[in-house]
Amino acid sequence: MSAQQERTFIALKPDAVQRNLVGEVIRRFEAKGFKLVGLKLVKPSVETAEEHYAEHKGKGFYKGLVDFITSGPVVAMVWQGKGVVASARKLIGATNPLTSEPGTIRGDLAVDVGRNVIHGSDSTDSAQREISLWFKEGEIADWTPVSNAWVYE
Ligand code: DGT
Ligand code: DGI
Repeated sequence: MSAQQERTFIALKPDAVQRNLVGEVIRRFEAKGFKLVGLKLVKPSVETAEEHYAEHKGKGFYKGLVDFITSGPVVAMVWQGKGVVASARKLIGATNPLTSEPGTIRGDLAVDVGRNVIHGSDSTDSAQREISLWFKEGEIADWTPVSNAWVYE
């Protein structure tokens, strides 16, 4: 796999959809130079949400988190590009939006940790796990942007 083939899973949570922030967040990923290869609006099942957040099972906020993520539509996406997993985490900012830096998505657009707008995979391993949890094979479309030569040397 070449560096440019790295992929990450990004989800715009129900608060992002309700607050009309879908376009704003997608704009930031497009403007950065990453390539959108998967996109759908879904109301996640409890099973999907519980599996997605399995690492938090047993924590006090787990039920609230699953209830929230299943409460409305989520925009599930796969973004591709060099270093996209770590770079997306930087674009997103720290988990608690009150400590996320200005300029990040959470730093600019959110206040509360339980309404922090967006999820992004925290490693290439969790990206693979999450992409296969949320997407079927035929739902991901690779393509060659005409801008490639102006994004990559
Ligand atoms: P993500 O991208 O949604 O997996 O979130 P992370 O990785 O930035 O944050 P993580 O895994 O520590 O927390 C998982 C989710 O749990 C987070 O998106 C929001 C929620 N959460 C975390 N800490 C708190 C908290 O203190 N209060 C509330 N209400 N929710 C929290
Ligand atoms: O990857 P992140 O979303 O930045 O952080 P994470 O995977 O540690 O947590 C996933 C989500 O869970 C996070 O976006 C918000 C929520 N969360 C994390 N820690 C807490 C929390 N929610 C509450 N209520 N309390 C927490 O301590």
